[in-house]
Amino acid sequence: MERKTLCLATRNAHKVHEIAAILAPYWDVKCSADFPEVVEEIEETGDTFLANATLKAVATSHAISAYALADDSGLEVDALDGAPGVFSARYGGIPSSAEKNNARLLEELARLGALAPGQRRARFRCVLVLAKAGEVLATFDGACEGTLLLAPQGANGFGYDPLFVPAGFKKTFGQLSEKTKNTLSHRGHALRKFLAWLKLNPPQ
Ligand code: ITT
Repeated sequence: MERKTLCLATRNAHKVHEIAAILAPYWDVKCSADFPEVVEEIEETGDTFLANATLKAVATSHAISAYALADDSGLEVDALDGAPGVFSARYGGIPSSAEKNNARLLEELARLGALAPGQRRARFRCVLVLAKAGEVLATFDGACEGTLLLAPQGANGFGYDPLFVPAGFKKTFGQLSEKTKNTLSHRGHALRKFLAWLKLNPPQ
């Protein structure tokens, strides 16, 4: 198959890195920063991952001739009724940082007295939207169940990875290798659905 250009509709370099590791054999992977015609900041006004991924994919694909793939993702914590959810990127306030987000998450869990692993259950979710010329072609989702630690461990990955231990493992995504994370993660699951779909729907 001839490799077509796919623009990842994201400004998050960590997402680009993880997604490119899976898609590079099949696509010429680029990102929003490679296309000056893509507006700097696409406002994420939706209240679901699907709504926000759609906003990013549609706006980006309007601006360029290549396919656009957006990832909207985040962490849902059961004890916090699903927070931070779609607010994951800015949970600790703006300007946002992973340190501030992780600190707020630990504070909220401490406030609830959620010390036992059973009270610290969480999952990452990812929704991918593929669009071309402003039209949504397909959507894919993935989730990864796990538990949150009481303090960060490890420096791999990004965001909440140092706090998140995937189910069946003893190490956080911050301690596991990128390859292992990609086999287990919400993003990896959604990307493999995308690859399966591509076999039936090769890009024109
Ligand atoms: P773009 O909108 O430009 O793609 P973003 O980082 O703002 O970048 P989102 O709005 O989808 O993206 O927010 C995702 C946030 O959820 C991200 O910033 C992290 O805080 C968290 N998150 C998502 N996937 C994660 C992962 O694999 N590991 C750790 N944290 C993750």
